Parts: sequence; C-alpha cells; structure tokens
Amino acid sequence: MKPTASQLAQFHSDGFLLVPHFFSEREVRAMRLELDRLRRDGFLRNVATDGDGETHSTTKMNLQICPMHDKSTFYRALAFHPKVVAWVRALIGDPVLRHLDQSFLKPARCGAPTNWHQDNAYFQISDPLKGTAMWTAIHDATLANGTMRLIPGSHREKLEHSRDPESDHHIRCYPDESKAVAAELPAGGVAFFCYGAAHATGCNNTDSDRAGVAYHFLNADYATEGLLDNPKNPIPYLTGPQATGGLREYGVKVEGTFEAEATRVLEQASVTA
Ligand SMILES: O=C(O)CCC(=O)C(=O)O
Repeated sequence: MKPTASQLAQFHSDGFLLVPHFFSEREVRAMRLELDRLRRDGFLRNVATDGDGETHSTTKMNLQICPMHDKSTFYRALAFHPKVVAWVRALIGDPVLRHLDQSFLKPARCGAPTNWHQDNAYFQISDPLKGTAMWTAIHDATLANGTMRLIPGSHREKLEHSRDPESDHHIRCYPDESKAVAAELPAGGVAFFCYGAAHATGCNNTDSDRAGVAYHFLNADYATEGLLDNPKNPIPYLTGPQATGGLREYGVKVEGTFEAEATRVLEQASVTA
C-alpha cells in the first residue's frame, strides 16, 4: 500500500519513480471508459498548434481536459483512493492537497507531443520535491506511442521556460535529453514525478490511441499565496487536520466513494454496449 524505502530514496534522488502495476485491470478499465465518455461529451480540446502557438492544428492532436473533477465524479473520487493517498503522503508528506487533475489523449496516427517542461515552472513552489504528479498510463505506454520521458536529477536545476510554439497555452524548456528515461508502462502503471522533474511525451503515430491521466498533489505547507482562496476551483485536503473527505470543498463526502464510482462506470458501459 505504500512505497518501500528504496522507492522513496529513488524518488528523492532521481525526482521520479515508476510503478508498473499500480491500478488493477478493473480500475484502469473504468478510467478508460470514463475518459471515453468525457471525449464523447466534448470535454477534450485539441491544444496542438501549427508552430505559432496560436493556430490550432488540423493534422496533429493533443487532446487535453483540465480540470476533470468538475466533470466526472469518478475522477473526482480517484484522488481519494486509499492507495493513492498512502503513496502520495509517503512521497511528499502531510498535509496533502489534490492540486490539479487533467488528461492528455494522443489519438492514433496523429498524436502530438507535450513538450519538455518542469511542472514547477507553472506552480513555483519553494521545494520542488514537495509536490508530485501521478501520471497513469491508461493504455499500454511505449516509446513508439509517445510515452512519458523523464530526466533523472533534473529537479535539482531550475530550467528556463518559454512559450511552446506547438501548444496554444503551454510553456516548454529545451533540456539535454541524452539521459532521458522512457516510462514504458503497462496500462494501470504510474509515474510519480516531483514538480521539478523535466518531462515530456512524444508523438503517437501508432494505430491505437494512448492517454495519460495526471493528478498533481501538493504538500499544503508549500501552497503558494492565494491558491486555496478560489471558490471556483476547490482544492481538497486529502490528509491532515483540515481533511474532511471532500465535504468542505465539494459539499459531499467523496472519500470512500471510488469503488462505487468504478462499479457505476463499468455497469453503465455494459448497459450501453
Ligand atoms: O500526458 C502528457 O502528455 C503530459 C502530462 C504532463 O506533462 C503533466 O501532467 O505534467
């Protein structure tokens, strides 16, 4: 239910950790079905541009949904999954916040990259090891279909970022890629990477779609000013004295609902199949 001492040491020295069999087959099937539903309902948006950072590409697709918690009670509940909470609190320490939730889907034959960046270029926390992404491969993720690549030790360096000409809103950096490690993971496998770890995904020119679902978790002691004050974007405490299982942030108890949410998603899909 939580990382071993050597996994923790690896997270701290490399800035990331790969866990190939994190979610069960049933859990990841529900994740895929719910992302399919969100795509059918029109919530995924192509953020890929034709090299000017503005003109949306008609040939390259990087389909992003951000945030997810306001469109899916299933994905809202996943952040409260006991195994997720146990791992994240071991990696970054209490009190834990669910900072962000999003997904990037790279359609078959035209999937576009998410270029190199450090999440801390966006989040700007004072210690990049006090926040972590949990990126889940919801399809088998390989170098061929553009899986996540990460640069060990890159969290120790603050890289310069500029606007990414291949995206309508992202920023990017240009690190030395020679030491990059490919997170080749089976569906349900996870890459935990701290806010300082330089990472990127590649093109998907294979015949199957590939998607990653990314949550970001932050130690609340490192929250930047104003982060917790936006009523339109509730950021729930998952652990610590202020945690209410989502009740305070969402008005309903979310903790403990993931199993029922997964069952609902799977049953709904079998009815409509
Ligand atoms: O899945 C992707 O393409 C990119 C994910 C990512 O960069 C992130 O979650 O920080």
